[in-house]
Amino acid sequence: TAVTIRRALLSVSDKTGLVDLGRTLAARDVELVSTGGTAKALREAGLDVRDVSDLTGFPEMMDGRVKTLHPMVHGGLLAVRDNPEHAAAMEEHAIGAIDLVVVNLYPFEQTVMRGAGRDEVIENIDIGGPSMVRSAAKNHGFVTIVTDPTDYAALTEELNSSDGATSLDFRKRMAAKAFAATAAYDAAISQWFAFADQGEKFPAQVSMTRVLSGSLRYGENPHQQAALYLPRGPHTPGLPQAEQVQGKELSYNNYNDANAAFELAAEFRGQAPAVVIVKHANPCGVAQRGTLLEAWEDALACDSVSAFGGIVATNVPLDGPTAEAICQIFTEVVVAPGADDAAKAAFAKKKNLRLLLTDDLPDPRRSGQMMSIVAGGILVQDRDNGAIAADDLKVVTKRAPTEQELKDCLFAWTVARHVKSNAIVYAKDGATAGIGAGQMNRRDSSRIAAMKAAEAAEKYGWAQSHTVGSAVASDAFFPFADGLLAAAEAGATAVIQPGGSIRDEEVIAAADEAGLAMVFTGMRHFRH
Ligand code: 93A
Repeated sequence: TAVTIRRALLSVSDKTGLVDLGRTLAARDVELVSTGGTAKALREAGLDVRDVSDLTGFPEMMDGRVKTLHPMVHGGLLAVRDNPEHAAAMEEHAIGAIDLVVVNLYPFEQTVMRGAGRDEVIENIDIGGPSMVRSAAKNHGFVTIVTDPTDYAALTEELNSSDGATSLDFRKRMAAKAFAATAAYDAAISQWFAFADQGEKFPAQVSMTRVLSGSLRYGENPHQQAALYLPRGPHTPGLPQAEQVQGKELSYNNYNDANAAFELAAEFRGQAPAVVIVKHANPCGVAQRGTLLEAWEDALACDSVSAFGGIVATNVPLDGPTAEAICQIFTEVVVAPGADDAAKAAFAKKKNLRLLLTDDLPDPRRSGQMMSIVAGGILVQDRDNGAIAADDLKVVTKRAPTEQELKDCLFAWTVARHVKSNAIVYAKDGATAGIGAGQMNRRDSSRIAAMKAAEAAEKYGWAQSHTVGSAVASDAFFPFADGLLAAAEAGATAVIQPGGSIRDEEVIAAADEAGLAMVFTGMRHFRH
């Protein structure tokens, strides 16, 4: 099953590693046949190359659309060498066998991605390339196909180890890769036609083909298998791209929780130091302060019970004192844009703690899509990247919020969009005072948040709960006055919520009666 390579056809758009490979082949007396640009690159390196036009007896024509689409090429690729009829046909038409095909295709996806016009996109649909790839891969019993420059080294090794031949096993592996490449290529083209070209943004298929590191240890629970996939195409800075400085491998839940913390920390990108603590994908304390250490202390104080075993994210690089303080409690993961030497040294004492450095934080307002699975289907939606500015707020109560209340409202609102619905967040002076998450009614979230705040006050010996004089944010409108009244009872003086309930009037009247200042955002941030 070993096939000695005597003639190779090289036709590549990505010319990475081409010359080295050409030299390797030439050194083994392999005849090189190439298309225009590829032949030129090989010749410039001093290699002997035969033009494919010489082989076909036709010039490359029609802007290169027809170069290799010819029986002299495809006959040489597809002939079953030990089939007498095929051999006779080769003989009759003077078709020479081609033993090796090295092809990579016109950069279709890259052309789309850089926003090229329609004509240029169409011109970058490779026809001859995939045809050769498929011919060679089909006939892998005799022909070797290589479609990825990162496989040139393996090819060289294969030739070196078997005196210029390839094994069936190698050819099979490469053929499988080749069909995967043409399948992905055609999928990209079909998606572009069906959607991008129609001005639609949702793709025909959700193609997540790159597995980062095989599988994760397990899923949400030990009896569930799990894996991490990366989307094809350019990457946004995120956890899979982060440098893991230390600690155990990230688990499925770690990824999920760390991502929640990281996305909320990104809201404070370029601002004063902020710390986010997350448990079970919900923030349980967020604070923004003059120093990171103060931010940590006040984020922790919000719900120090829940913070145990939590995930911590920061918006600025970690320093030694903050790292030392974080190490005082059991922490699963710490995510930060960076860490100084003192911080790294502090964490090094906690062997299991996973420290992830992301270098950068993503733009929280970037566009993109989210997926979730339902029985029998996949739901796809835009990321919730909607945002409101202070100017968009509509004061609906008799009393307008003070400047400080407005600041607290916006801080609470920023956190609330990262809390599972029904979300109620009390905030005061740049720190959360109480967070109520994931309840089936808003009043319960409101009460739970206030209860947590009261517990914190008791634990830390504060004169009063931090909800007193706070602003409260609700991720969706209050359908009844009860949730709002629960917040007033806890001492909140300002409210931020989307508005839009049929009972808005009743809710506004209750707010006025309680002396609250309330603003409507006109935008909802459900999160499930
Ligand atoms: O325009 S094509 O679809 N028609 C062809 O006959 C053909 N043959 C090879 N594109 C064709 N190719 C592609 O040309 C290859 O897949 C490769 O990507 C590229 C190499 O061209 P050059 O050697 O001129 O740089």
